[in-house]
Amino acid sequence: STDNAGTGTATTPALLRLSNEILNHVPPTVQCFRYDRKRVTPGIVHIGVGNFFRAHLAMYVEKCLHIPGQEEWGIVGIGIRQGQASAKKAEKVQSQNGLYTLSEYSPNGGVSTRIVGSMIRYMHAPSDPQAALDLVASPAIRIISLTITEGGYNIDEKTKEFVLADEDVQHDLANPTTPKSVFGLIVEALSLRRSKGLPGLTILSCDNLRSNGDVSRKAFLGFAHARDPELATWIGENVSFPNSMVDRIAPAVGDAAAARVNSHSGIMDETPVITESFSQWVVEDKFIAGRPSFHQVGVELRSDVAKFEVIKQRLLNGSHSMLAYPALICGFRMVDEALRDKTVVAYLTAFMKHDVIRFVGEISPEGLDLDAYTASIIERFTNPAIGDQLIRIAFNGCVKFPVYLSNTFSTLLTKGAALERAALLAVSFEQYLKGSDLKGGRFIPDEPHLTEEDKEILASGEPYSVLKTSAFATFNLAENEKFRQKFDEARNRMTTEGPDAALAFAAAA
Ligand code: CS2
Repeated sequence: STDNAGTGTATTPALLRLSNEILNHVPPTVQCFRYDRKRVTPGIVHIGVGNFFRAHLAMYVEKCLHIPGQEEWGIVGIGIRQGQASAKKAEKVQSQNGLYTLSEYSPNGGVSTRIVGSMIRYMHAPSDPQAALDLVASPAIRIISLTITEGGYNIDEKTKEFVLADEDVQHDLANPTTPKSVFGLIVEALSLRRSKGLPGLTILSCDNLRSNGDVSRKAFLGFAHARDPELATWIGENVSFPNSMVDRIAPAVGDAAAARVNSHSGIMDETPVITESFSQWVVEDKFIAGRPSFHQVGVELRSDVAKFEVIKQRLLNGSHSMLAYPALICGFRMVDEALRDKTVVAYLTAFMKHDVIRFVGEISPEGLDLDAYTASIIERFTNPAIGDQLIRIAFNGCVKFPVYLSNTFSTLLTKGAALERAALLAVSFEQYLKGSDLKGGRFIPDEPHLTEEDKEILASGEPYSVLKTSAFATFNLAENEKFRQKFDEARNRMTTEGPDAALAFAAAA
């Protein structure tokens, strides 16, 4: 069937191949930008051009470009991964002149598709490192934005320090002009800016980290310090690192989904983006070299970002992680499919209400209605049109748990609250790592941060080994008598009564 064929975009010949050439005859179902793209110049460099960036930051910038006088805020995407796949991706993006379609689905099934033009160029740094460095070191660039994933900041979860021993970091310290890491690339470009007498700029993290601006600062200064302490001082004084809370669900888009949106839009896009109608971005207004008119396009510029971030990570991302593993083990594969099961909804609602909201009273932003927030999370997860995958959410638990769940779990322990849901999560994660559910299905667990030591611990078969891996090491669960007991109970229930019964029990606890 066409759904499984090759790129999935090679369907009917009637589709218009996306590029500058078709902008004058876009199908009426698709909106196209109304600004003059030829006049847009680079002001932002973005590293990590994935679906989330294209659904979020690039979309806010797209809206800004419609405001007169904002044409100096075009985005140049930079790919920094070595290798064929990354070079190929660059070719694809370039063949479409950086254009892509963004389809936004509301929970009631409505869809709106637009062509986004805010990324005016895309470069593959490993193919021409000097060109990438020259660009970032040019006067026009005033913001470097990042979506390099939660695990991309190279910070040791235990010591909270930048990991200098990392192979790419060592390479970049020794070879500054051919960087492999984002730290090497940006710090070399900042060094060039400094020697040219240019001003600093803003490094804007759009990743789901606790205090993402502070973490970025720590990472870039950590790298710079190892290279040249004076450069580190200059960066400390001339570069700002706003904290931000970002929120928009952007699933992976497989061949079948791409074919579906393309046939609906009438445009053949090699990399269409699918997202929900919901979008939120709360960011500190600390842009040392200026910023687009974000305040005019729905971005919330506030000083209490940390509160929004805590709530979002503990409630939304926390619920995602709490959902993904038990749901996979129960045989579900899609988020909305799992949410059609009443027990799953009861379990998630209990998690949000009893395990999180009960304890976040004072740290929640003033005026935020937490019940409405919870209801909106359930509604967003239930949205069938975006086709979000449990396996996407399950990816990289080792890095996500410390950010999304550790505070919640430690509060449950200190307050003597119910541990059944937390225990179910740990047991489900253990089963997930085996690559099979308990209904006869299989999947490929993807845990790039699971270390060799973790694998040895797991293979040893000693009791509570999963609790001792880096996924949970900072939680101190294996040392907690009460948690161990709940863990054993959940595990027994899972094997004797099955995953549905284990889930129902946790939902009711
Ligand atoms: C998800 C996030 O990957 C995950 O664990 O929880 O990608 C989530 O979809 C976004 O943070 C939504 O803003």
